[in-house]
Amino acid sequence: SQSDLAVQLTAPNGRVYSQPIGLFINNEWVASSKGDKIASINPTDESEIVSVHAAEPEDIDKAVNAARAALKGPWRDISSSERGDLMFKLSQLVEQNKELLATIETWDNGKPYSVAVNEDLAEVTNTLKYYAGWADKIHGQTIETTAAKLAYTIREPIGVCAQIIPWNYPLAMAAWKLGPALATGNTIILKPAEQTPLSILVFANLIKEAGFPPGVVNIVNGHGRVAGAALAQHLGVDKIAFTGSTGTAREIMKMAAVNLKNITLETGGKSPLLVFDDADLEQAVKWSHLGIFSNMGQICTATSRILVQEGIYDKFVEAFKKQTLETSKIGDPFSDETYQGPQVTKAQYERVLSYIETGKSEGATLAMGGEAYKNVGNGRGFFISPTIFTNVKSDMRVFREEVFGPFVVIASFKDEAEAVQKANDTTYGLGSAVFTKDIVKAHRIARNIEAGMVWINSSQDCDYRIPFGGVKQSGIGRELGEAGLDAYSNKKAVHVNLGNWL
Ligand code: TXE
Repeated sequence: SQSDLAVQLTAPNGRVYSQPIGLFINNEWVASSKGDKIASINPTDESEIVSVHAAEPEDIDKAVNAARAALKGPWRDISSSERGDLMFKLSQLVEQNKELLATIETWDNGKPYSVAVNEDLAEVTNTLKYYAGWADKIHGQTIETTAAKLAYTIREPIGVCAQIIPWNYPLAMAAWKLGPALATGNTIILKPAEQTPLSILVFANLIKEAGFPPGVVNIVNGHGRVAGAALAQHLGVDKIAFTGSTGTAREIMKMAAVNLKNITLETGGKSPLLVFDDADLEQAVKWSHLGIFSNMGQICTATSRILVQEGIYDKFVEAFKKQTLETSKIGDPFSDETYQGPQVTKAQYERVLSYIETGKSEGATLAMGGEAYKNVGNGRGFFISPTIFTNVKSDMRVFREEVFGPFVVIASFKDEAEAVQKANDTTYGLGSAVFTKDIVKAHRIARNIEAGMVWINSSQDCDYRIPFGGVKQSGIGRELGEAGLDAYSNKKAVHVNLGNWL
């Protein structure tokens, strides 16, 4: 019954609320066909929060059928401004519920509450509002050819879109994907990461409350290899959008080949941050710190490889260590003092610890951290001391592989040519940053660096109006901004014969 599909919970900050635990299909909560569940773990103390239903392939079939019916039904003929109104209403409901949603995000994911409420939730409302504004401004074109012909284009939704998202920014990643897909008239099956589904399930209730017709947005929790793979292989799915690891992206691309699905992929990175000897050193240090240690280092664009010009290398390393000691306060994510909470899961925690061993055995210098941090609460939880390796060489694994934690490597370069060569010596191409006061050099490097995004004298700038995405093995396609609309619409060409009679 419906009452089995929600549980009354009390969050660590005392908030009492009703947590849905079912699958959200056709605006209804349903149980998974086999009744299998996945436990959501609080990464701060390793306690179980609640167990959530996990979709099986037959549940995915139901969700796809619902999305297909909505696409052909009420959603097809709704006016574009009405679509925008629903999205705007949804953004307002998120704004009204932001403390609750941020509470759940912090509980399930471990990110500091102040960040969740002020940054993640602002990102969700801004993204939905921005794309609500686009909904009635998506136009085709008329294109001149000859006097005997008229041609025009119609922008059409791609159709039924599956969206598979990760656990580092659960609600924000959902908004990045839902915004452009809804604005362009698609229907959706969104699969949260099985590690962090809780906030998105509460958000699902707001979708219904905003007035979206049944089947337009379906939200199904489940294991990647089961529910995710079923979506990627499904013949009833027209598009797959994914954010996660490069390895899983490769698997998804193969599965999506079954019906040549349209794909958008945002994957991993090992983004470089270059500091030249003419940079404002204090600024370079502060941004470098934020660029790797915010969100516990769990950011796809984290500037995890710092490259510093030889003349200022030692000075930079000293200042960077000092900044880290002073800023990276580890603690309970519900405390206002906390800068760094736990890693999201035991698997991620162990992954980071194992890269610490790799760095040591490869001969890099451990300049700070390098161990689990056990001084929070009950001594359990997935906390790791901010870790800095120096004297890192380009052929070391810790220079080349994404760690996805509070783990940074610092290497040196002689001149601009070597800086660019080292920056580009990677299979990835997501973010990149350069610190210099020489504006000509900064823009020259911006052109020469192989990355989807370049920050000049900052790191991690991100805005819903600006395209986001990678080159090389960091992904395919762009999200956010006007570019995000292209990822969710096709252009149909209509040719009209005005008198060229056969
Ligand atoms: O990612 P996965 P994981 C990187 C980061 C991290 C590593 C492993 O380096 O340490 O990936 O994390 C779903 N078919 N990033 O294992 O597997 C899964 O259920 C279909 C970078 O958690 O990529 C989840 O919803 N779907 C990153 C999503 O894919 C599948 C963010 C991401 O999981 C699937 C996260 C399958 N076979 C991790 N297997 C970023 N770019 O920000 C899994 N999934």
